Amino acid sequence: MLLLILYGSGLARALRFIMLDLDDLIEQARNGRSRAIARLITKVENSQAAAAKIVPALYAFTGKAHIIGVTGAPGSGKSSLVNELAKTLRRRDHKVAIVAVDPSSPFTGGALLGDRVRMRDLSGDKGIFIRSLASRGSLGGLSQATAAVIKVLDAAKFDTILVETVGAGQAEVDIAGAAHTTLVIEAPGMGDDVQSIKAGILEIADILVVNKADRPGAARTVRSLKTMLQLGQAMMVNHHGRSLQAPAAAANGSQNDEPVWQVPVQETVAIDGTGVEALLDVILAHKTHLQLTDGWLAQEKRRSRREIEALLHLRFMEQFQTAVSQDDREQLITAVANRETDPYTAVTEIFKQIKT
Ligand SMILES: Nc1nc2c(ncn2[C@@H]2O[C@H](COP(=O)(O)OP(=O)(O)OP(=O)(O)O)[C@@H](O)[C@H]2O)c(=O)[nH]1
Ligand SMILES: [Mg+2]
Repeated sequence: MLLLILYGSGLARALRFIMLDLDDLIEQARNGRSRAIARLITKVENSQAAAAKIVPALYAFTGKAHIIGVTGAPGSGKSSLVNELAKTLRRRDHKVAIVAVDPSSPFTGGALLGDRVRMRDLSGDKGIFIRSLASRGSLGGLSQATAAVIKVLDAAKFDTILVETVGAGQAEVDIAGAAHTTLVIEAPGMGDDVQSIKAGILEIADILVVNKADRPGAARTVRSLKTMLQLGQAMMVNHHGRSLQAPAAAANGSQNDEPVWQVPVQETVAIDGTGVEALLDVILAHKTHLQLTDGWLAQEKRRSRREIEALLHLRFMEQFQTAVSQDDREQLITAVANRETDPYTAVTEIFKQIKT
């Protein structure tokens, strides 16, 4: 009797859900069940061991989503723009997932809570899924977790995955590296001559966005960015002894006559949506460009290489820590520091211990 009551209750449904095995969970996620998607994400985010089981089980279903990285200076309007892009994509019938990554935040909350509040107008729509990820100490771990979360969303049939990261450090560059199309967001008045955009971050941009175009100085920021792009291009021309411009490459009879993507500078006002349709058109044009050239595969290969190397590193460190005790590791480090041995010999010793 009690069982019957339990069976019909929400508690029983919850219990049945908890008892689902991995394949069922993936099946449900692929059918768009938000709870299953959320649960898979929590698993891959929290445990490397869980990711090692889940990713192989769903990897065959991935590779279809268009992953868009959104990065740039704090407060430049990334979240507002992601919000607007998501709404515009929904109007065009794309299923959209948003992943907000904050490498500086040790736990979910703070700034990300603000993002959630702002993204409130998107909730309640089944075609939108929003998730925040925050650093738990290791930055490498965060890029790994982000990569695994993206795979879950890709397998769950989201057409477009928007990944927002704050700042301009290595973590952002790594996370942006997982994207097919990377947007770098700048805003007027954030420092003279757009110094807030670091050289490294400019290099990863497929599209530059000057948001807050309603603010004074927007035209100047656009001009500075265009100048920086031209300078960058001129340096490439000098460096390689030939132009990277598509027509010039074709005129030269260069072997590589595939069209080269010219990084555009787009203006937007994220608070009222001005320029967002046009930005989305450019984003989709970049996707088409990647598909028509071998850019899409090249990006997938870059990502795969990086992921294999990161996993090798993680796996090796695990083995190292299992094979060599904490005391022995400390002794080895002290011996190298005291010049009793050198780092090369130390590593040779470590390899011997791991092999046996
Ligand atoms: N005037 C104006 N304000 C904007 C625009 N876009 C965003 N803002 C405002 O700028 C502030 C920061 O916007 P966010 O979208 O949180 O910027 P963010 O880059 O995500 O910020 P962090 O995630 O904290 O780095 C908010 O108060 C927005 O309302 C815009 O186009 N024009
Ligand atoms: Mg934000």
